[in-house]
Amino acid sequence: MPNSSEYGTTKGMTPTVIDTMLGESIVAHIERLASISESSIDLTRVFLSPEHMQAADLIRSWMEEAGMAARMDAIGNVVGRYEGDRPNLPALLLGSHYDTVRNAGKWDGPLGVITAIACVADLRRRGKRLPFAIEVIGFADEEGVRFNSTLLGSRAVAGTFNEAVLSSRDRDGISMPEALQRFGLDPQQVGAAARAPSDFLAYLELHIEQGPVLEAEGLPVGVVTAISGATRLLVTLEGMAGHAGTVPMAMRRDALAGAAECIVAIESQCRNDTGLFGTVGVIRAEPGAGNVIPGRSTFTVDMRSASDEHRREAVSLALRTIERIAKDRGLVPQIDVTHEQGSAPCADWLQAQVSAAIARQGYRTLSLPSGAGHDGMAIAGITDIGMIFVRCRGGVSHHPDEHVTLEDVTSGANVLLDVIEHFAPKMRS
Ligand code: HGY
Ligand code: MN
Ligand code: MN
Repeated sequence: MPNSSEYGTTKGMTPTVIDTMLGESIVAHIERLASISESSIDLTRVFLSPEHMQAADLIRSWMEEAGMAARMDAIGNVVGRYEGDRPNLPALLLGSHYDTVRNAGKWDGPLGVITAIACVADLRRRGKRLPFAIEVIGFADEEGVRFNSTLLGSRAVAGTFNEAVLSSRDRDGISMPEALQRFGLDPQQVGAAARAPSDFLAYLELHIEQGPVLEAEGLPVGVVTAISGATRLLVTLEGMAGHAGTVPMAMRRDALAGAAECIVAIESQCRNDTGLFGTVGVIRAEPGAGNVIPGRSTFTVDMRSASDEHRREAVSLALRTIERIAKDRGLVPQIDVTHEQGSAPCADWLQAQVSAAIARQGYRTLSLPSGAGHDGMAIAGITDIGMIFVRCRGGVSHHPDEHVTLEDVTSGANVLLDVIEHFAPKMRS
């Protein structure tokens, strides 16, 4: 990352056009980070992979160039700290995640990490110290792609890391403790990543909207009201493998056909239930030969709603549906809840400060919920959270066509910097 002098905005001057210096630098770093992938044909960077380490080293170097002390914590997050106008002050926490889904876009996560670093670099370039510290965390595993359990990095920071996930294995059968050791981390020490609530004044994340609302409203930025909760399941159906040409249809216990019936039933349940989102993103059949009746199938279920009660009721219905279909087909179901996270409201006082910054930057303020999950859901366990959404083209995300214009990157950065420079900690009652 160019040194902070190359970042700079024309802050303090009166830019007549949108000042894209900050934005241009952020875009350059987005492109650089996006070049770190496990695949040469798409962007995929998962938890505890060699690409994770490469990305962590790069982010850490950017943090140091921006004047922060930077380190990797016990779960693989990258943590940078920019001191306030005196040492050891509580911090305004900024950040987002730097892991990706498979065949990802380059903005989901990294935009928040890099914009936060750019804002600190701009403060440092101007020699500005605030009456609070700033910390930036690049979270190591928000997507949960490798172990189908999400928010691992932010939950470790919040002290809510669920040790049960240590028993999960990736698609190659590697356990999380083994992956942590290969990465150079001690599975027994994950708890050391936990931070005290008193360390932070608030958490503020800038993230792409991953939806179409800002674009439809003609706005570059928005204020997030709440983050929808989610439940993830891993379902395994045990049937009976057999010869595709000899076992009569009526005698089969076909685990893949059973999974298919479950998947269509879950999709139908969600299509007919407003505000409920249900997705089966991964399915596997074994033994995986075209002339063998699948004896085992495994599939994931991701269910979300803005209302926790609605989501829990919907998940219960889905579980009953899976069990009914399995029974009818002579299949044995094994259903594991691999992730459960309640909806997280953004604090009113932070929403107000984000709205004020958006207005100061000259935009109409729009408040909207997030259907996508974010690290703030975990961090809400130790401090109040706020989010700034940035428009993305067509609302497309979790797809290589994900895109943010230079102008919108710049708008997002200027709003984040404005919030930081006007930030007033909540008066403790
Ligand atoms: O799945 C999500 O909502 C987020 O992008 N991890
Ligand atoms: Mn995502
Ligand atoms: Mn994200």
